[in-house]
Amino acid sequence: MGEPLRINRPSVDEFWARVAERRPFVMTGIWNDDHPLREVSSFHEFERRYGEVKLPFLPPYDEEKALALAGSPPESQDMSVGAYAALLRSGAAPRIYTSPLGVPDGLETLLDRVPAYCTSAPQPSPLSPRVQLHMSAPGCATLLHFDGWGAHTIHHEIFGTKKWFLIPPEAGAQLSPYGALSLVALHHQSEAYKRDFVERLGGLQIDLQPGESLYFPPEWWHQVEYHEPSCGVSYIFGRNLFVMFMSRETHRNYMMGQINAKLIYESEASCRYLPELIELQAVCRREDFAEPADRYRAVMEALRRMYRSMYPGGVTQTHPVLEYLEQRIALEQDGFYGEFRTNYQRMWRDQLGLPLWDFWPSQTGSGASVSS
Ligand SMILES: O=C(O)CCC(=O)C(=O)O
Ligand SMILES: [Fe+2]
Repeated sequence: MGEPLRINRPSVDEFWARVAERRPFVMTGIWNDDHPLREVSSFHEFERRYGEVKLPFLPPYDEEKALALAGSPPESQDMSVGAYAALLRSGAAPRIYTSPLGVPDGLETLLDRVPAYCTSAPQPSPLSPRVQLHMSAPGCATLLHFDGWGAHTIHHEIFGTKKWFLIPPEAGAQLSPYGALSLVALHHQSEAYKRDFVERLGGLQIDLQPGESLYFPPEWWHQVEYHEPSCGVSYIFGRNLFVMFMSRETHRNYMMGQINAKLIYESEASCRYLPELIELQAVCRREDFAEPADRYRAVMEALRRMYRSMYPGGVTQTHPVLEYLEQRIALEQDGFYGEFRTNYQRMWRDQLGLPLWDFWPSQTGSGASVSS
């Protein structure tokens, strides 16, 4: 099977030329000589330097998701890195750490500098790169998922080897998707099965080693397995207003993933899909829905129309049970159409100076009109 291409220390131009191929690849040696991440490549060294840092640890991903669906969100447990290391040494049940977007307190010296690639996009991003730290123990695996922010990602492995499976967004409908998650429990299958599954869907597999940095394009599905205590940092970058609109105002599912996978390439988006975007925007800005569920259905319909015009012949329906789960996550668990959405709109208004649905010309709004 295809393993991703490995490239040593690409120049910024080489990096963006590779990105244009829209496939994952692995880089080595991305840091300049004085970056602290060059000096931390073992759990031992990480613990020696940051043992005092306290982080909130959660139950493993599938347990966490099961608890959330059962209506009792998992509780995090604050623990120092040193205490976590001791727990692992004693063979206790693994817990995971995933930071919210941003540098955790105490790890600033390690994480406050992002790779030069992230800030050199040919298309400048209105958002600065975001950082997310992932640390976990042997036996843990993420669910098969896509991230949903419509961004490029570089995941730099700090210590421990991690197994990544990557599947292109176009295969989404075949993954029993609900929301941004898949029911496919790849981590419970044999190595031969995993390999075959990923290969048939045009994907890749990689054992990412400390010091290596994996690039993957927007909304690629991925599953990550931990076979030893491992820690890596994801740099999330290059979002434009189109994908920000999609991930905050519409509904996060495989269709939206595939749409984002195209919209990140801005010239393509604005030349080819502006009418569809304007139609979707018009539905999203409506305030006359009686119930959040009515908004959900209307946005889903608009999303389907947009998806059909971007992917003629694409699958727009999944299993009714998956669609039920997806709706439940949107309406109840994440509160996507309730408080969550309102808070995000407020946040965008603060950051961009305008609501996210007001940024491109609307046929009816006060902005410049689009003639047909
Ligand atoms: O490394 C991990 O545990 C998960 C990484 C991941 O899902 C991501 O970077 O988006
Ligand atoms: Fe992810």
